[in-house]
Amino acid sequence: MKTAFITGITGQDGSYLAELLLSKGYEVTGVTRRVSTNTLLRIEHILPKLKIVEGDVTDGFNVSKIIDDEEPDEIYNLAAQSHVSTSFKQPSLTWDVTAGGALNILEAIRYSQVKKQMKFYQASSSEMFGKNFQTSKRCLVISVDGEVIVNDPVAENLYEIKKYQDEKTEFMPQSPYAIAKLAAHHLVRNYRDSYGIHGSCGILFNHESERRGEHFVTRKITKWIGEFVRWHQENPTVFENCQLQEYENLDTDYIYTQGKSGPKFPKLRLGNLDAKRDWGHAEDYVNAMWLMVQQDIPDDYVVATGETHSVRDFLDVAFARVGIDDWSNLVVIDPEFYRPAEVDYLLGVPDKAKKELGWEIKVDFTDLANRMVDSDVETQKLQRSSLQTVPNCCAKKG
Ligand code: NDP
Ligand code: GDR
Repeated sequence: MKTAFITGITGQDGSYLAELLLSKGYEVTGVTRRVSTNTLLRIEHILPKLKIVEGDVTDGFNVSKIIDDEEPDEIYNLAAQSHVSTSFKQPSLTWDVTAGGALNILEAIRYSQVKKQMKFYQASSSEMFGKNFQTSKRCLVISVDGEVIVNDPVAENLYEIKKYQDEKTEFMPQSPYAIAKLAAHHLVRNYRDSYGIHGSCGILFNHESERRGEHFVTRKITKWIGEFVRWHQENPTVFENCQLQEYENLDTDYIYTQGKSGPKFPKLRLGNLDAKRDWGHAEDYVNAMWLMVQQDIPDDYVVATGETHSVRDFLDVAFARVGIDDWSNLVVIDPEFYRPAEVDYLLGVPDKAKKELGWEIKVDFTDLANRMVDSDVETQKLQRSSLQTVPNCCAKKG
């Protein structure tokens, strides 16, 4: 039986990866931090099948001991301070966990691999590309037999210009998080070259799910929609159906039902709606992680859908799922959610992963948004009976 060790098992990806490896017959060990709250919610349903050890990737001795004791066949390093916005507020912590943590694991592998060869996966990120992209130009006017019949470089409107990132795109990170990820990325390459470590980096573009952390933009939106739908259902005499014009906008922060003295609901507060991301579903992406580790020769791969959408597009699809076509009066732009430096555009070309790993996506952008909205609406419905809730969608973090 193969054995795997996962750091970050309590996170979104860790939970899906653990499920995948268990389904393939692996013995799975995960590291969890000792904290005062319950971080096991995402893996509660599989806990009896897992081995959980207490640890923290910033503690090199602890990491070495775990790896030395467990001697796993495969190690997946998913642990990180993964929130880009938080990395501007806590750069040093982000560096210690995200870069230092990876180094601690690589060092532990370096010394343990004299006893046993272990394969290593590092969770690299499309954020490492930051501001950078490449362009390709494709002629839109082609004859029936595939021949390009217009070849006038001045006639720009006859060409499709595509901006994209792939394994050859230069990195230009825009946040302390991305810089820490890039350091870890280069460390894996360096340990591969220097010590023959079987280490692969997945340069994964954004991937979300019903289990996505509540402060990432997609989940923040779908959770708000779930809470809003519930509030709407609790005021059935006021609203017969979800028509936007029936809401009163008496100030910029709340949606009212019957003037300022009546029920009110906090609007959804967001930052930059024009940022574009290549969004896929986490379940598809953990499969790519596993496929990389199974290769004879370690390498780095871009994992993405090949499509890009703005935050605004996500809002359109997510609100449409609950019958709202115009969300403009429900959302407030709050400068607090702008970042000191932004990544404006990400679109990954996963040709290498498709060709060499045989990897494909199963969930597209619309399915992803619909699944997330449905899940949050359902969760709120289940909680409705026991609710005395103040919606927490306006928490000043995100
Ligand atoms: P999450 O934020 O959901 O999970 C992060 C995990 O790291 C949690 O389990 C967390 O534990 C753990 N962790 C944080 N600090 C430490 C520490 N000091 N020691 C041990 N564990 C720690 O992230 P995702 O699941 O979304 O992402 C997984 C990885 O992939 C991350 O490294 C992320 O940066 C990277 N990535 C994610 C992408 C995405 O779109 N989701 C895209 C590209 C890369 P706890 O529960 O205790 O907080
Ligand atoms: P990102 O994801 O930074 O791409 O990192 P996030 O969902 O946080 O932001 C995506 C884009 O949405 C804009 N945005 C907001 N973001 C948040 N969180 N909250 C808001 O209110 C808001 N309003 C607009 C952001 O400015 C940004 O442009 C994710 C993480 O999972 C990383 O760990 C991972 O490496 C990358 O994806 C790939």
